[in-house]
Amino acid sequence: EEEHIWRYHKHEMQEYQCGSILIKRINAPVQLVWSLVRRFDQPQGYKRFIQSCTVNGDGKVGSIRNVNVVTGLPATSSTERLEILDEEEHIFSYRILGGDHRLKNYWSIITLHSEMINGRPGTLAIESYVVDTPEGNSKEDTCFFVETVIKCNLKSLADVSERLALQTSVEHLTL
Ligand code: A8S
Repeated sequence: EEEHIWRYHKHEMQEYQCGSILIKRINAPVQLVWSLVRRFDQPQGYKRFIQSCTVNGDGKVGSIRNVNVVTGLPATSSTERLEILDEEEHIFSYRILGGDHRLKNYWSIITLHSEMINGRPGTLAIESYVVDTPEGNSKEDTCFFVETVIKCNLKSLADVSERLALQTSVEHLTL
């Protein structure tokens, strides 16, 4: 765990920025979790705050997506660029270019690591981010907001993955 963080989640953080790292254990194989995380064109596959998404580009690094957020949040849309898509190491990173919200220069990275959980193949998901502290907000409030969003995302990533893993194992059952 600490080694993964040290390797992939070292951010250069400036005085006016804030950031942190969140970790989630998922009871599903890393390939299955990765199949959801890697879809830059379909974040709404597991992120519940995203209503729709359109991509300009081929879905490779450098592609730009425009996401619309569900109602009830202090935001409506966001423009984001795919920075890293490493299919071998399971590293996914995107950066926010703009949009109607307060997260300027948001940069995030999520890495997946296979791990045995209770004797079964599981996944350790580690997500970290850095963002400019918006004018008039404290670092604490900004981190709290972003961490709330990421915790929800990791929770639903786990829920969706675990449901899919269960479906697959049921299909393999011969009764
Ligand atoms: C992510 C992480 C975050 C997304 C934030 C922090 C966002 O989609 C939401 C509300 C906002 O105010 C900003 O990887 C923005 O999803 C839910 C629109 C960017």
